[in-house]
Amino acid sequence: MDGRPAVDDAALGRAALAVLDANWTGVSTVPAPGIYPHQWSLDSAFVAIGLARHDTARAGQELLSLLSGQWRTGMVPHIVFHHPNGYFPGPSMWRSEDVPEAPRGTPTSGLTQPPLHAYAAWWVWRHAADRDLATRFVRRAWPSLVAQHAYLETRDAGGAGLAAIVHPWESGMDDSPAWDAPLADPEADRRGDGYHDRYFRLAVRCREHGYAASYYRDEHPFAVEDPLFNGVWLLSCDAMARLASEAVGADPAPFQEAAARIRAALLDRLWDGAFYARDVRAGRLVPVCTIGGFGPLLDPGLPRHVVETLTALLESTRFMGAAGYPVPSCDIRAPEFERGQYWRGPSWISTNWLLARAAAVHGLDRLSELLVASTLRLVRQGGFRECFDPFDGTGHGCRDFSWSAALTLDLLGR
Ligand code: 9WN
Repeated sequence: MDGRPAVDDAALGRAALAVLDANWTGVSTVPAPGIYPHQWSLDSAFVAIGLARHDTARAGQELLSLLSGQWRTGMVPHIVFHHPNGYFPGPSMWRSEDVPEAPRGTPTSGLTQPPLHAYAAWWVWRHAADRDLATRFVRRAWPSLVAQHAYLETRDAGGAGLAAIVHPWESGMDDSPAWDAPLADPEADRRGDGYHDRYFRLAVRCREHGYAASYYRDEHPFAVEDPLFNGVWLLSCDAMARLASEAVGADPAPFQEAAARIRAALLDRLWDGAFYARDVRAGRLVPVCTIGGFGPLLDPGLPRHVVETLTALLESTRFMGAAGYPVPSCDIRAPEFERGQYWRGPSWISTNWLLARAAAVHGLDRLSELLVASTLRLVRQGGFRECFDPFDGTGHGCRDFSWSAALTLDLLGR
């Protein structure tokens, strides 16, 4: 697979760009036609990363368009609805227009997603052919990114320096088994609620309490410190520090200090031989290893022995070692593993890309190359699907999925 001729790469790159062009609305990129017809936060960050080497202006616009939905609290919503229809739960469920801090005229969801945006902005700046254009974009985005990072501090439900997610949708890994225990609810069991009933009720609770940080901190039943969400936050703090000194002319120190605080808290709160999600309400770690547990590997300052333990786990038969098409989203040996169920087994291009970056950051070039090669093999064989069977590479979920195309483009251009 490494030795494929360049002509194959060129065709794959053209196909990826064609998907992104087809999913571009003129304002932003939808994650996939039909099924996800609005702008999703995490997806837009990946799209900007993929466009960084190809189209500085559009990469910047993708992020600015998302930031147009930012709330006055600094929260960057996980969905921005540029039109009213086509997805449930839509604007009539979130009712953002009833919240004084939400923007007028642009309905949004009331939740957030992993804060990859500062890192995406830095990636655009770093790879831009037109440095002046990229610098102008970064300066425009800067106040919103600063506000987003300040908002995340208000999400510290555990009081130890990590941001807690208040809904599985905030993780970007919706159905991960890491949320099973924190979602457990005898009342819902009695009613026979499935996952999605629980998700819906939990979102309604957020709405009924005005999406207020004080409610999340003190009362909301679902508060989880997720290693991927916080690993991404740390990565973006590093990116903010770089943008501050390289592009904006601001003081990088507050962001360097924030990164150090998150690193210490990740090790103190979530590390127990591997990284686990912490159920803040139950006061314990959720004992299942998922792809999210590799999030802290994105941190260039992670202690060496932790990097070694994590990469040994990643390369073991619990993750990459036994999967022909890695990296599975859940430990293959865990009882919760299901090869075809969203985030409970399949391999995803997004998490593969993050892991390839993480390996490169730690100088693990062989591992990084392996991840890149197996990711390109997935899309060459299965197309730009949403996710893939980790054993035979069969594509699952939607076709022409934007982040699969965008990150392929980035991998081809590296
Ligand atoms: C809910 C759009 C999003 C991704 C998430 C993925 C999935 C939505 C859903 O699709 O979530 O936000 O309907 O399941 O889990 O990572 O951002 O692609």
